[in-house]
Amino acid sequence: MLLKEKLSALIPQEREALKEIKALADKKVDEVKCGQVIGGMRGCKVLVCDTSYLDPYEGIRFRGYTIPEVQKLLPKPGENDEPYPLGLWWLLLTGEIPTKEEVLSLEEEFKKYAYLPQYVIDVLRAMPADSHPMAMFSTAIVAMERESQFRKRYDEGMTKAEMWEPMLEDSIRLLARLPLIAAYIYRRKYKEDVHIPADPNEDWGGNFAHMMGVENPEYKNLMRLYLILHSDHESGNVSAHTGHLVASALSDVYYAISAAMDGLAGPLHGLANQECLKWILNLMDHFGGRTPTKEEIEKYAWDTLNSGRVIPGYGHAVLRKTDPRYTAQREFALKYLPDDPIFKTVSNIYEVVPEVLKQHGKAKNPWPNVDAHSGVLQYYYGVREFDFYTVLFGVSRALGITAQIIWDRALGYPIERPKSVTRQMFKELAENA
Ligand code: NMX
Ligand code: MLT
Repeated sequence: MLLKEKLSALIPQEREALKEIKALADKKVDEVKCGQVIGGMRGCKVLVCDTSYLDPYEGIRFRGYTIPEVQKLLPKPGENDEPYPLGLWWLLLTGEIPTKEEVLSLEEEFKKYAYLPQYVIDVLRAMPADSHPMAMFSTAIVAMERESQFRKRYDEGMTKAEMWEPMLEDSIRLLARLPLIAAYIYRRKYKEDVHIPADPNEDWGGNFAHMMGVENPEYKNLMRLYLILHSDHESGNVSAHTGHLVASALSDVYYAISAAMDGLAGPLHGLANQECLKWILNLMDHFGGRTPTKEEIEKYAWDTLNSGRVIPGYGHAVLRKTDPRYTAQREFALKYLPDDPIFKTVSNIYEVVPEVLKQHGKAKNPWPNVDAHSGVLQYYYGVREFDFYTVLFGVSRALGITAQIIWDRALGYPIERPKSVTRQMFKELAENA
C-alpha cells in the first residue's frame, strides 16, 4: 500500500527528530496558573499535535495549509468538485499533498473493507428506536473492537516499534465502514429502514451522500467539503483529546474513536450543530416562519442569554475570530443557495449576535464557529433530521483522530497521566502567598 510505504519511510526520520526534542526535557514550555487548573486547562500548552495547528486569529491549518489552500491543492474527483476527503487524510498522516494516484490507491484500499458485518447491523437493530444517533454510532464502533488487528498483535507480543502498523490497519478498516454505519443509522431511523448499497464508482465522501439517499451532485460536493472541514482541530478539543487519552493506554482505535464520539456528542462540542439549527428555526418560527429583521434577532438573542442559555454556534475555547470553517461553508452557501431564507437568517445572525455577545460581556470570543453554519446547508439539501448532524461531524472527526493516534504509536508517546491537586492545596497556596 502506497500510504504504508510512505509512512514506513517517514517514521524512522521522525523518531530521530523526536530525540532532539527529548533532549530539551528540562526546558519550560509554559507556566500553569490556578485559573487554568480550575478553568478547564484553557491555554495550557501540554499536548503535542502535528496534524494541525489552531491559531486563535487565523484558525486551523492542516499540516501548515489553510482551508482555501487545501481546497485548491488536494486532488479532486472532477474539475469543479471539492477535494477527496481521503486526500486530506493522506495529508494529515504524511504532511504531503498527495497525487491523484496516491488518493485513488487509498480509495481502493478502503473499498476492500467497505461492508457492514451482520453483527453490527444486529447490534444497531437491538437498540431502542429512540436512541440518539450518536449513541448508536459510538456503540456500533465499539462493537467492532473484536476485529482489532492491534489487539490481536498486542496479544501475540508485538514490539512497541511495530504498534503503528496495526493502528493504521485498524484505522483504514474503521474509516472505510464509518459512512456505511452512519448511513445505516440514518436510513433506519428516518427513512423507513430502507437501505441503499454503496456505489463502487463513488469516492468515500460521495458514497456517504449516496448511501444516505441524497443523489444531488452539489450535496456530494458539500459532503466532501464537510468531511474535510470537520476532520481535525489540533488535539485539545474534547473529541481528539479523548481519542488520544484512551489510545495512550494502548487501547485500540475502536475504543479510542468510540470514546471520542461520546465527547463529540456533548452540546458544548459537536452537538452544537444540531442545537444551532434548532435555535435558528425556532427564531424563524417565533416570527411566523419568515426571515426576522435584525432588531428581532437582537431581541431573541437577548432573550436566550437572559434565560441563562448559550447561543449555540458562537464562541470558542481557542479561536478569537470568525472560524474559517464557518467562512468556507458561507462561501459554499453564497455559491449554491444565496437566496435561501434560512441562509439569509444565518447571515443576519452573523451581523447581530457578535455585538450582542460583546455587550453581554461574558464570551471571550463573540464570533461564530463551524457549527453556526453547517446545519443550514444540510437542511437545504433535505437532511432535516437535526439529531443526525453530529454523526456527520463524527465521521469527519475520525479522520483527524486516527491520524493523530497512528502517529502517537509511531512516536511511542507514553500513557497520559497529568497530576491533580486538591482545593485545600489552593487555599494553602493563597495563605502562603
Ligand atoms: N453564548 C452565551 N454565553 C457564552 C457563549 C455563547 N455562545 N460562549 C461563551 N459563553 C459564556 C460561557 O458560558 C462562560 O459563562 P460562565 O462564566 O457563566 O460559565 C463565559 O461566556 C466564558 O466562556 P468562554 O471562556 O468564552 O468560553 P469557553 O472556552 O469556556 O467555552 C464554548 C467555549 C464553545 C464551549 C462556548 O463558547 C459555548 O458554550 N458556545 C456555544 C456552544 C457551541 O457553539 N459549541 C461548539 C464549539 C465548536 N465545536 O464544534 O465544538
Ligand atoms: C472542534 O472542532 O473540535 C471545535 O471547534 C472545538 C475545539 O476546537 O475546541
